[in-house]
Amino acid sequence: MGEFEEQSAWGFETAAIHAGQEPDPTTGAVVTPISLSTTFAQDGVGNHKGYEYSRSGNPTRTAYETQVAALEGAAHGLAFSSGLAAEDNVLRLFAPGQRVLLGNDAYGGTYRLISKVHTQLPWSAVDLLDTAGLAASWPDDTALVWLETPTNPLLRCFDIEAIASLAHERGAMVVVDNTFATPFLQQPLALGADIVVHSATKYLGGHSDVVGGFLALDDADLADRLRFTQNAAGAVPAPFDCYLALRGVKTLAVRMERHCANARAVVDLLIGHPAVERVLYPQLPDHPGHAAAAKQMRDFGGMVSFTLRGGQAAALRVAAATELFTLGESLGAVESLIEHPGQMTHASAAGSPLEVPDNLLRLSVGIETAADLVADLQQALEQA
Ligand code: P1T
Repeated sequence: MGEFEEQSAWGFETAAIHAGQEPDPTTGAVVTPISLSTTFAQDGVGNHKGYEYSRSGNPTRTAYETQVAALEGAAHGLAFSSGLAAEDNVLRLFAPGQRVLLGNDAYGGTYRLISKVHTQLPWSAVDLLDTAGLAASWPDDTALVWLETPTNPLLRCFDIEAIASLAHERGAMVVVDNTFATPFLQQPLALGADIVVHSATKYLGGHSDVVGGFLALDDADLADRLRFTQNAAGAVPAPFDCYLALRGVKTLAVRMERHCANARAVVDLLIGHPAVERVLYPQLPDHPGHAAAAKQMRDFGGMVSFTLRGGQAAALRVAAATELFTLGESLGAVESLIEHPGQMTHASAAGSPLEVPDNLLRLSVGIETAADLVADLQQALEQA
């Protein structure tokens, strides 16, 4: 067991509000202070209170790292300046020639980081829905399986337990990007994943006002190696960013409940709408990976994607016609967003095995009044 043994006895909501967040011992302040100091006084060389220099460690960051690690049921948590910075730190663990198997639907920036930045690592796009096919075609040089579940933007869901057991049998590590589910809906480490990755910019922060990344894991040696790179490469979040993320996470559970409920209201409208070709939402019985989602998730999330019968032109018209759903990249915050993945978040995957359909729209369903969101989509779909 890791250092959060005590917190693991708490329920999720309690841990979100109390893990790492004891009242300040000197002042009694209930809210975690934003520690702006870049350096920390030492009584003698090497004799300090646990902090030396703010890149290596910062009290506000410690509180936030402790909080999110507790929610993921992890022994170790590491915060970064962006989701991609967190991912970059993981990829630096591997030696040239070690292969990455990437699920064939993922955030365009993750694909770009693996294929265009870490060019020393060979990679293949694989269909993680077909674990038998994966076992049969497994490349011998595989060192890492990287998956999102639900994926961005097609919301496919993969059986983390089955994939982790196959990967471990073949000597590979498993990284799960838990950005879309959040630890409230799904805890990948308990299902066998080695490392959980987050874009904290999304549901963890929850208010579209901070860019951040996070890694959660149990293995102490691996955590030491990642902490080394976190400090040595230096992609750490500012104390104010840590404060914003920590503040956001306190309300994660109640926000996620409303995101899921509102997503269901939106799905009910889209299903059967004459302009809509297909609705992608993990709760739907015919959705790719529905069974895995039903098994490993508490609920099905706040992201909904759909394709339009009228092709790309119809998709672009609908994206331009919503009023409450703001047209913009990103996701996971209180306000609803709509975007066209093909030309926006996944433009870097064009021409690759991760290319997305051009008649696809992605919704990040916020926590506004459900009826208002449904009415907005209804009027926008008249333009399809
Ligand atoms: O943007 P950043 O905090 O660096 O996180 C990258 C990232 C990682 N993983 C997933 C699943 C993501 O969705 C993202 C970022 N995604 C968007 C900006 C988007 O609109 O899809």
